Amino acid sequence: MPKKTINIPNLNCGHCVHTVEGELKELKGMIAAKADHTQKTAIIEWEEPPLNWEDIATLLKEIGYPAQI
Ligand SMILES: [Cu+2]
Repeated sequence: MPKKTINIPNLNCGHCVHTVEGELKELKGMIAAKADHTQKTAIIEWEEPPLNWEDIATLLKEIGYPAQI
């Protein structure tokens, strides 16, 4: 399965991690989303077809966690 680490600078605590993981896991095709507020990253794993990165960036921005994808 494809895997990618994305940088999310606004991840500050466990609550942020919970929020971001929950939103990412809702996305179609997403298999796993593991966020880490000490690293300020989220590792995501998905199945084909490819994820729409623009949609993911928009989603994260809307909930207050703009990402560098
Ligand atoms: Cu937080």
